Amino acid sequence: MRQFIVIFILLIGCLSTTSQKEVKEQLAEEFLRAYSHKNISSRMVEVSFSAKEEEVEIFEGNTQKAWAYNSSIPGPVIRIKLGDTIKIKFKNELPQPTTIHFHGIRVPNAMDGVPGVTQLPIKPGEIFVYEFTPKDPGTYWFHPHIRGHEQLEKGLYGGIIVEDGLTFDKDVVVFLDDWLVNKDGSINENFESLHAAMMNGRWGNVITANGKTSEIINIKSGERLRLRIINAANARIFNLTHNSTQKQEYFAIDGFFTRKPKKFSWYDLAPGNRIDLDIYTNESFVIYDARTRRILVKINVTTSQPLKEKEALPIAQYIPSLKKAAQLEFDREYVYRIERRPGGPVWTINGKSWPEYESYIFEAGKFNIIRLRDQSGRIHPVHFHGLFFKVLRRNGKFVDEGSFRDTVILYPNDVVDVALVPLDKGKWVNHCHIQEHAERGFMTAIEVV
Ligand SMILES: [Cu+2]
Repeated sequence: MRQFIVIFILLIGCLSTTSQKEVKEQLAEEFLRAYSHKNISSRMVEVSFSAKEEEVEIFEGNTQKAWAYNSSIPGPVIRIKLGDTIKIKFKNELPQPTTIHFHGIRVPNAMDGVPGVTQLPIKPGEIFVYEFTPKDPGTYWFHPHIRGHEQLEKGLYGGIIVEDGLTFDKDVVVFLDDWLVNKDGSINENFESLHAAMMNGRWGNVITANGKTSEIINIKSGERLRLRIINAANARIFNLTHNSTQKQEYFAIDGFFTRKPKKFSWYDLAPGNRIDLDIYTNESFVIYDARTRRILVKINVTTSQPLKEKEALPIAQYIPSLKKAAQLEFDREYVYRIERRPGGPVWTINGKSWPEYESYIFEAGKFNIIRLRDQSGRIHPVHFHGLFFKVLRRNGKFVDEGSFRDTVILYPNDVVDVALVPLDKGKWVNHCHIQEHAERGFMTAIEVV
């Protein structure tokens, strides 16, 4: 009798592992269905730019010594079509080494811009050529991946728009940022502040949208405006909201289309995050940061006409619900803490502080759940390179956001489970996008084989 029971238990055990394996295979398949897009072009687009220390007007009436791509802050916005290859000849004219990371774009590993992982630092005076064919349409951006707490903060960022064939009357990119300036308007040079590193990063005292204290966009009644908002700040989370009495919608997060357009009433946009809004109105209104009540973008309607019924956006993005994964265990866990070390406190992930890290091997195409657990009481927008993920559970509760992401906010002591299926081989880092946290060790990597 006892033997029978043992065999029975073993059998049940086998069955449940097999079925779990099958479930994970199905989930991987569902997940990857979302990654298929139709190319609409196949050109080679060549651009060149440099990073340099220059006098730049960082906001109205305040010209300061800053760091800029091609002499402007924000830097260039490169527009290509899905299927195009982009070749960027980049020259470092800064007084220190740099690299460029193309945030959110699935690039070949060697083009990911992470020093010591995917490439050597580009030394002052050197040229490096980045070349890749983005696999997904959307709103992306780029920034240095060395000393981001100084290089990004001093103004180095730009955009890459991979067009998807949707047509709007207007298509505008808005970079949100903040500056910590001294009384004379110069950029505060205390980039190594221990307080910023151990709290929630460096938050500035002047908020900008496209290098102005607020951006004004003129449209006519009923003109359809695609507003691509990028949070390029080092650490500030923007609590986006608006005062339109009409329904406004968003339809892409972190570049990727949502399952269907969603009502835009409030969105916490963390450093690194992007949101694409579909603005349709015949009344002027403002988009503002709810925390500071600062106006970010004024939508100024210049004509007065009744609004026709809005046409549906032709998006049919498949985003799996991943309901079948609701009860699955996580495969890996990352625990985020502040730890004392000789030389000062550092951020650790599972006890290791970058450049130390636990190397995790993932098989390409396999479904994984990673648990992100904050034990520091701080905020962390966690960003994964080389893939999109979907939030599966927040503090134990299943969620279906209806979209993928490449960056997710952990509020103090949050436990967030994310589902991902790495596809592109190589070493991909993941880290806090608060630059001051990343600089003090908040980074690790996965290896996809
Ligand atoms: Cu962090």
